[in-house]
Amino acid sequence: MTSDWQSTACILCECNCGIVVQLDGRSLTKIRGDKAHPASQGYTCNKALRLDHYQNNRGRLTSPMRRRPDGSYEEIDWDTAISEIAAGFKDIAESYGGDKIFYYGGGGQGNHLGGAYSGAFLKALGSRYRSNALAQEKTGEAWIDAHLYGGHTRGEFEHAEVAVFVGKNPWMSQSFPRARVVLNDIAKDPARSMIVIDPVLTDTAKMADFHLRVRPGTDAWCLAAMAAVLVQENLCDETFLAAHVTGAESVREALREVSIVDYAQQCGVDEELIRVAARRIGTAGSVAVFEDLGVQQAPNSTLCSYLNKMLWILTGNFAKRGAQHLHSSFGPLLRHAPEIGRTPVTGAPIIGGLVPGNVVPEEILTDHPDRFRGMIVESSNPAHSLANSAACREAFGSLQLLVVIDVAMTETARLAHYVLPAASQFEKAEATFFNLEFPHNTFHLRHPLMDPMPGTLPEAEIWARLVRQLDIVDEADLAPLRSAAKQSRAAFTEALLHAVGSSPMLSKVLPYVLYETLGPTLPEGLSAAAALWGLAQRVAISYPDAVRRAGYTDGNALFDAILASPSGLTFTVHEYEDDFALITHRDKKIALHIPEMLDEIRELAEPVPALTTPEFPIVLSAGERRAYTANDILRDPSWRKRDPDGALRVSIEDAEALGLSDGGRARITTAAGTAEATIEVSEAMLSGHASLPNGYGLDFENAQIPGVAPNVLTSTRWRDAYSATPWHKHVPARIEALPAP
Ligand SMILES: Nc1nc2c(c(=O)[nH]1)N[C@H]1C(S)=C(S)[C@@H](COP(=O)(O)OP(=O)(O)OC[C@H]3O[C@@H](n4cnc5c(=O)[nH]c(N)nc54)[C@H](O)[C@@H]3O)O[C@H]1N2
Ligand SMILES: Nc1nc2c(c(=O)[nH]1)N[C@H]1C(S)=C(S)[C@@H](COP(=O)(O)OP(=O)(O)OC[C@H]3O[C@@H](n4cnc5c(=O)[nH]c(N)nc54)[C@H](O)[C@@H]3O)O[C@H]1N2
Ligand code: SF4
Ligand SMILES: [Mo]
Repeated sequence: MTSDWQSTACILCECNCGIVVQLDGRSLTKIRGDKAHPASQGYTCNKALRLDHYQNNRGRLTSPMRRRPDGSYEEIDWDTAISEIAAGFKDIAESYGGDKIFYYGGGGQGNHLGGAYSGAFLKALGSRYRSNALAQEKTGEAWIDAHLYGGHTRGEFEHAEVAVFVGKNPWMSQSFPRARVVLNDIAKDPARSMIVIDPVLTDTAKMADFHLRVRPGTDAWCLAAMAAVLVQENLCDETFLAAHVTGAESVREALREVSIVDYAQQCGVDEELIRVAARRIGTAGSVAVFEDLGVQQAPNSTLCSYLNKMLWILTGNFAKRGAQHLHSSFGPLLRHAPEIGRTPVTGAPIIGGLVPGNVVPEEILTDHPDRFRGMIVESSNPAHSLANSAACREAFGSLQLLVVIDVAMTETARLAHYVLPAASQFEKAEATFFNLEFPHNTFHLRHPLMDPMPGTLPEAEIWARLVRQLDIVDEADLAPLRSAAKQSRAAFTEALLHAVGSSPMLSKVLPYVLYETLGPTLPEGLSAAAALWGLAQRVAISYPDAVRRAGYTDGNALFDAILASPSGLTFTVHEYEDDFALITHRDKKIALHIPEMLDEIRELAEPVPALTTPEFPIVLSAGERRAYTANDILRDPSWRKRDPDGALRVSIEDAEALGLSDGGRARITTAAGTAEATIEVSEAMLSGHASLPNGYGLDFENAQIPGVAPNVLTSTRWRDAYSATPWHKHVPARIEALPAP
C-alpha cells in the first residue's frame, strides 16, 4: 500500500476531472478531486469514486485472442496477432483498395491519445473512411457551426447571467467544468437565471427559473418561437449584428412570419412562458447556451442547432464575458468545414470527416463493390451503441476482417476475428482532446499509475507494431531523427522538417515517426506523449498570443510543460476580442444565411403528423444519462448503488392507463425490437413520454446484466435529414404490463 497521492483523471465523462488516488497494489483504494487540476479544481461527481470498477473489472482482457471457426476464442501471442492482422488488412487493401477498411472509435470519454497513432497505419494502407460516437450526436451541430463561423462554440456558464440548456441535463450529465457548483451558483443568485427546455422535469429543470416543458420532438417550434420573440419584440442587438454578422436580415424575415401563439401550441409550452424566457435572454448582460442529446438525437436536430444559436447570435452574446465563445483546441475532434463528403454505398453525408453511425450497417451489408470489407474498432462499442444492434451484429459478423482494440470483451469484440487487449487508462500515458473552454483552455497529460497489466499493451505500441509489420519505413530514415531527439528539441525540430521534406512516407506516418524517435527520449512511461509534440507546435502557431499569455514562448516550451505537469495545465489564455479572430470566414463575421435552414423554418408553418401511431403511441427516449450510467465504460453492474435494472420511467397518467405499477415489469415494443424492463412511475415524465437509461444491458462474465440495451429498440432509419444523426430520444413505442413473476 502506497500512501502517496498520485494525479490522474476520471475517465467516465468528457469533463475528465482531475483526481488524486492512492493505490493498494493495482487497486485504486482512495480517490479525491485534484485541487491542482486547472479546470476541475478539486471537483468530482459521485461517479469518480467508483473508478476501481473500471481498473479491476473481472472482465479485463489479458491476451490477444483469435476467433476459431466454431466462434470460440483462443489466446495467441502478440507477434502472431500483429503479423496476421497486418497481413489481413494488407490483403484487403491489395485486393479491393485500402478505402474498404473502415475505422471506428479512437477514444471514448477519457482516452484520445491512443487514437492519435491510428492514422499512421490507416493512411499507410490507404484507408479513408472513419467514424465515432460524435457522428451520433454532434455532426448536425458541426455542419451548422461550419457555416456560421467555422469552429465549435462553448458557453461560459461560470459567468453567464442567463444559462440556457436545450435538451441537456448537466446536473446528471455534467459536460462542463464543475457543473453542479456552477448550477448551484446560478440557482442561488437572484440576478442570474436558468432556462431549461426539456420534456422531463430533470434535476436541472427543477433548479430552473424557466422550465419550457416541450412535448418531445417539438423543440424546433419552441426555439423558432423564442427566436421570433427576439425579432418581433425588437430584442436583437443591432450594433452587434451590424458590425459582426452577415445574413441577419434573411433570418429575421423568416422569423417575422412565425406565429408565436401557434408554435407555442405546437410544442405544448405556454405562449407567455416562451415570451418571458425569450425576453430574459434578450435583455441579459450575458447568455450561454448548451444544446445536447435531447435535441441532437431527436427530429429536426440540425434545424434545432441552427435555431438555438439564433438565441445568442441575434442578441450579441459572443466575445464577451459569460457568453458564447469559439475556443482553441489542442487536437480538434472534428473538422468544421461546410463541405459534405458522401459515403461510398448509401451516399450519406460525411460531416466533419465522420460517416454517420446510422448508415454503418448498410455500408457493409450489401454486394455493392465499394462496401466496407474490413474494420478496426478502437475504444468503442458500436455493436451496443449504434442504432439497431441486430443489424450491426449481422453487418460486423459479415466482414472479411474485424479487429477490436479494447480493455474488455465487449459486444463488438464478440464479433471480431481478433481482439487486442489494451492497457487501461491508469496503466499508460493518456489524455483527451475534449479541450473546449474559453478564455482559459486546459490540457492534461496523465501519467501512468502502474505498469500495463501483463499481456496488455498501450495503443501507441499496438499501432507502432502494426506499422513496423508493414515494413514501409526505412530504418535509415529514422536514425538521424533518433540522434537529434537525444540532443535537443531544437535539433529534433530541424531534423524532422528535413526528414519529412525528403520522404513523403514519413509525413504519411508522422505519429509513428514521433513515437519511434522522440518517444524513447521522453520521461519514463511517457513515450506515447510523442504525438503531443506535433500538436503543441500546431497550437503555438495557431494561437501564438494566447499560448504566450499562458506562459509558453513556443511549442517546445509548451510540450515540455505538458510533460512536467501531472495535474494538467492551461495552454491558452484568450481575450474576449479573440473570438472574432477565431472565426474562420475571411471577413471574420458570423454568416447566418443558410438557405436550407431558412426553408426549414418556413416549413414549420405546415402542420406535421406525429411519429407515434396507434400501434406505437408512446415516445420512448432510449438512453438517458442518470447518476449511475457512464456509457459502456463500467461493465461490472456492481458499480451501481441505485437503479440496478435501469428502470423504464413512465408518467403517472400512462401508468394508470396501461396498468403499470412502480417496481413492476413491462414489455416495450418498437418497430425495431422488443425488451422487458422494470417500471418506475415518475412525476418527472410527461404523459406519452417514457425513458430508458444508456449504458445498461451489457454482457458481463458471459451473462447479460440487468437492464435494457437501448439499441435493441432503435432503428437506423429514424435519422436527421441533413446529418443522419439518430433519433434515439424519439422512438415510437408500445408499453404493456407484464404479470408479476
Ligand atoms: N451520468 C452520465 N453522464 C454522462 C454520460 C453518461 O453516460 N452518464 N455520458 C456523456 C455523454 S457521451 C454525453 S453525449 C452527454 C449527454 O448529456 P445529455 O444530453 O444531458 O444527456 P441525456 O440524458 O441523454 O439527454 C438530455 C436530456 O434530453 C431530454 N430530452 C428527451 N427528449 C427530448 C426532446 O424531445 N426535447 C428536449 N428538449 N429534450 C429532450 C431528456 O429528458 C434529458 O434530460 O453526457 C455525458 N455525461
Ligand atoms: N440508444 C442510444 N444509443 C446511444 C446513445 C444514447 O443516448 N442512446 N448515446 C450515444 C453517445 S452520445 C455516445 S458518446 C455513444 C458511446 O458509445 P461508444 O462510442 O461505443 O463508447 P463507450 O460506450 O464509451 O465505449 C467505450 C469503450 O472503450 C473501452 N475502453 C475503456 N478504456 C479503454 C482503453 O484504455 N483502451 C481501449 N482500447 N478501450 C478502452 C470500453 O471498454 C468501452 O468498450 O453511445 C451512443 N449511443
Ligand atoms: S464522471 Fe465526469 S463530472 Fe463526474 S467525476 Fe468523472 S469526469 Fe468529473
Ligand atoms: Mo456522447
